[in-house]
Amino acid sequence: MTAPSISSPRLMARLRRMGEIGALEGGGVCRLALSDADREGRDQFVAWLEALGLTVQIDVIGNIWGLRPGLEEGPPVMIGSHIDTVATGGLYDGTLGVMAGLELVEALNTAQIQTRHPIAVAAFTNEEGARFAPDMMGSGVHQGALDLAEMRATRATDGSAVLGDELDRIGYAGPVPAASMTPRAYLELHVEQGPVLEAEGVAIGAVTGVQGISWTEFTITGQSNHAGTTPMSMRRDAGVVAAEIAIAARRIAEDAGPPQVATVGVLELTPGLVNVVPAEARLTVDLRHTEEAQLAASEARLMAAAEAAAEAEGCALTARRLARFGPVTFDPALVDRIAAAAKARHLTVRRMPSGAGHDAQMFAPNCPAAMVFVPSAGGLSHNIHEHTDEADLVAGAQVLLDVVLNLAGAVA
Ligand code: HGY
Ligand code: MN
Ligand code: MN
Repeated sequence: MTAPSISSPRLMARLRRMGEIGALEGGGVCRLALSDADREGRDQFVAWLEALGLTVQIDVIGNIWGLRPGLEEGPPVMIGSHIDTVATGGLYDGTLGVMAGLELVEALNTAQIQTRHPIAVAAFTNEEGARFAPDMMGSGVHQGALDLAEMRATRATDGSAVLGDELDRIGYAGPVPAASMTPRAYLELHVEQGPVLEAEGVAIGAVTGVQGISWTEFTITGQSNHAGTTPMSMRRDAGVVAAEIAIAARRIAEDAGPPQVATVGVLELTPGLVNVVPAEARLTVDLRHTEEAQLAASEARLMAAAEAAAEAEGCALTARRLARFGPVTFDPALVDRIAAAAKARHLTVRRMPSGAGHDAQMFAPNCPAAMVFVPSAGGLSHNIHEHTDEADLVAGAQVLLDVVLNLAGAVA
């Protein structure tokens, strides 16, 4: 039996091809969930799965996976991630994990290696949650953590579309029921999207878990009025309330200290004119922490600050929860296997939590799940300049292959 090895040219060629789909002027990609670009990426993924001889399955929320049979029947060892991106996406967030899964299968096919257990390579719908919240939506439905009907009824955060309509429009509402398959194990290769591995000069992250995530949308309603004639005492300025909520979010992160983070990603004023006191403001706040109690405390402090600011300005406030996931711990034995596989390849490795959400966290309650990280240049992600060196991409894919072979049982 010849040892299978990751082909860098094949892996890079697929990553380059995906970089052409939804390509942005000046680099990066935009493949927002269920957009035409997402459909094009899905079509390409299905074509690759079929070319590798895998049986393609598509479930009711559009998750796609290809099955490579094992000598035995039963649940597969699943490798997955996502090919949808944020609007200013890089070439590797999510896409690396799916392309590495394809490359892993091609390496096994080339070496004519069969495995005891089946292997599945998956791309999950709407991991980003940027167009339709929450994030990790497809994997959440796949693993029974999110309700299909509720997700299909989700309206885009800009109000422009309904998820179910878009899923039907791109033709990816499949036949496989939700929550109908739990893998034997789940593994995901992903760029770190943070600065740690690069700063420490470490090649591989053996990811121990994912921090808790809380997304809230605030809508503040005041009164539009003339910027010049309206005395300050008579204003009900929705914009000022939004600004105070944004500052409160930053103060919460500063007072709590690391790993607490807080982000205002969306901030819209209506009518948004230079000489009109804003009648309405809409903003989103993303809070994250590794500890549930601290995350809950930060959420409570944010809500209190928002209510106080709105009341002081005579504005109405509504809050809508867009996403809420508690912290997740990955399977310690699987994390150990990742660390051991990296060391066996003489790669430096460190254990670390994930600051970003990932599809793997939806599998963790139901089967052994864990992740492999590779360094992000400058810690950049959700940015068109996202980059990871080829040698790091290949090293991560090789570690993934070694762990999957170990789990699936290589047979000559
Ligand atoms: O928001 C996240 O952490 C992920 O990129 N969906
Ligand atoms: Mn991702
Ligand atoms: Mn992302």
